[in-house]
Amino acid sequence: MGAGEDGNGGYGRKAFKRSKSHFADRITADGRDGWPAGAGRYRLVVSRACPWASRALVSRRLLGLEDALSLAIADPIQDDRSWRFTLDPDGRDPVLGIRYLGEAYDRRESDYPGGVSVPAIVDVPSGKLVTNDYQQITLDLATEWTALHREGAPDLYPRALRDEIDSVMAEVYEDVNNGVYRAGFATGQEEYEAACAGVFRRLDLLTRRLTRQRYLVGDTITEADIRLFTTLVRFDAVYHGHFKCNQWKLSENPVLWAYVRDLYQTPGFGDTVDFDHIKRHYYQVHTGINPTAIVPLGPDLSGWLTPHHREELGGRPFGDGTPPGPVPTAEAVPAHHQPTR
Ligand SMILES: N[C@@H](CCC(=O)N[C@@H](CS)C(=O)NCC(=O)O)C(=O)O
Repeated sequence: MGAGEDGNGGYGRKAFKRSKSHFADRITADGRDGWPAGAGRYRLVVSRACPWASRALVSRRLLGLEDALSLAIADPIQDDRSWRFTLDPDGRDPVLGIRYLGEAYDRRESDYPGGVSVPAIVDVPSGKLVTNDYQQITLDLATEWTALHREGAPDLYPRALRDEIDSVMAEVYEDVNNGVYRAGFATGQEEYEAACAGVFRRLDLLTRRLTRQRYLVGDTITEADIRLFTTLVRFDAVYHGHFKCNQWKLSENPVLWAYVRDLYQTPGFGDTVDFDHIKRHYYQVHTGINPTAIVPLGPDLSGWLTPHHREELGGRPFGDGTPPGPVPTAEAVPAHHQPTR
């Protein structure tokens, strides 16, 4: 089989159940797990196709961690050894010197029976995987890497709002972030219908909330917005068709479409998004649900840059902080993988 072990990118054919991240060490300011936050020590490995990894891409940009935490971008198409660095010269990550992300997993734990997933953070000196805990990585970038944040970095997980942020994120995770996967990989009609209905029920509730306020919690961008964004930005391109979440398109919902465009046009969000990687990954890797591996031509991306008028709701995107600077040249998403200006 080409990409992924099961034609579903490692997601299996049984009722869809997301595995818990196995490597859950934390990189913290005090280094209590043995991994102190430090500039230049770690490498973030992502696929720009992956919504879970894309959270870390956005956080890293918003917080200005590009110099402190370097970036490896995997080919959007895995092979039977999973994520690989075929976009780099000689097919090797230039810093870690490896061809497959799995080599960093092996250095950490030999004979690890689970899958290789992104996002992953690798310790550069030892070449060992530190964490693939996608739920914790961004929270730690926001709260444990503060000494390395840029000047003017926003507070993405403000202490006073954490309960509300956590509860919104839990609902969004269950019904939206993971709900689209449960719909897409369902193997029975009932399972699909329940997941799909749950996606749209939650999106309707979020629509109500976002009619009144610019961001999900408080009046600034928080971790909750990052997590909703990474699913919404993929919605019409892959979840609507490939995952059959097709009650309506995001671009048919004026509130959510404006909300996601607002974020997309905010520095640090849209500049991390590669629609070519997203579409090719989903449609070519999950051959269990798309056996021809044909990648559709649409949707038309030109609407992403149109005015959203969300500033009329008020809100202070970066709170007392400022927007991030330009994308480092080496990390720019190719222009033809984005909407044209
Ligand atoms: N670590 C988590 C979440 C991250 C995740 O699912 N990442 C996907 C890409 S979107 C991945 O790398 N899956 C393994 C694969 O496709 O082989 C998991 O294993 O479920």
